[in-house]
Amino acid sequence: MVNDPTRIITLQSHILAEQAQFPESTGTLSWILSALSISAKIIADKVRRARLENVLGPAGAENVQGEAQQKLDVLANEVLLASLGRREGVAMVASEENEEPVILRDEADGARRYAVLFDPLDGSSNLDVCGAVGTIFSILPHEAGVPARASLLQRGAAQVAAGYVLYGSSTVFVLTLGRGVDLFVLDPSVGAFILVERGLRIPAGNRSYSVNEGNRLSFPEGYRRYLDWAQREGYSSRYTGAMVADVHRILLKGGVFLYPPTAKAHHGKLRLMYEANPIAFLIEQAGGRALAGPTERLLEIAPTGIHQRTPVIVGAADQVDAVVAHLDES
Ligand code: P6P
Repeated sequence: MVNDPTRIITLQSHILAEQAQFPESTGTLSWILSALSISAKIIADKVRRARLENVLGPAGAENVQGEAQQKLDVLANEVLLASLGRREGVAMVASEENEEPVILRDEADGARRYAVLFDPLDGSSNLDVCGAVGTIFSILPHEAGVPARASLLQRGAAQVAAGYVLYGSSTVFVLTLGRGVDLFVLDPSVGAFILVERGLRIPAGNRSYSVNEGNRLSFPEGYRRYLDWAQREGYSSRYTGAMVADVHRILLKGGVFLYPPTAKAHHGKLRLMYEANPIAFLIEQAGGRALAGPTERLLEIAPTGIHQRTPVIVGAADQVDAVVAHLDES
């Protein structure tokens, strides 16, 4: 289908076709998704030219997480803030790179507006070694007059859209609007994201896990029991250091991604609002499971802070179940 130019569906046309299914919709969400698409193309260009333009390496500052900001972290953040800031439908944004959310507009004018949360460049420590990096975004509804904090700190189940951009061997845009997961690939010769797969479903039966085993000794016992079992069962291990790349492999091939509590990150390392929740929405929409622990669904966690962290167990339902089977309830 993609090779037949008369049958090309772009991300833009897909978004408008989805909007057309809801006559009452105003197009506000479509405009926000368009801003994310443009941002992704700009960031992709900067990532691929980074070494040539000498924008690799640390920016010389730390972000709110206490992590050394890469120059491209700052640049990607600025691109997203600028493009989303120009969209009338964006009430506020929250970013991994900003300690406080940015309130853009909140007139009680009856207009439908949204809160957009994002990790502008996830896995950016991979940049210097030409590894995969990604952008993750989450879109929550905002009601005029509702305090910004209340709008931002909604459960993941309230998301109206979520997705990621993976800057890998190609640039892919993966999106859910709550009606399945669709995959687009950037065609640089056309300058558009082209639909290549609709309704992604995570395959069962892939006996592989994705975890940083360097932290193994400080994992809670149940996770170590799971790893011992998986290795006895002949599982393979894949881990890139960028959640978006590991999750993309799992969406397409199956398996499970874990970031358990560790000695350095007692509540897990990944951020609930702009990493775990959007990924969880995608994973569940593709038929998988997304947990923070043996009985805790990520999308049901009541947030208390924009930058709060959480343990993560996401992937194919059969592979998440295999992890849970080894975690004691304590
Ligand atoms: P570690 C990147 O910094 C990130 O937030 C995720 O993308 C990735 O899965 C994880 O942290 C890697 O963390 O501790 O294994 O380097």
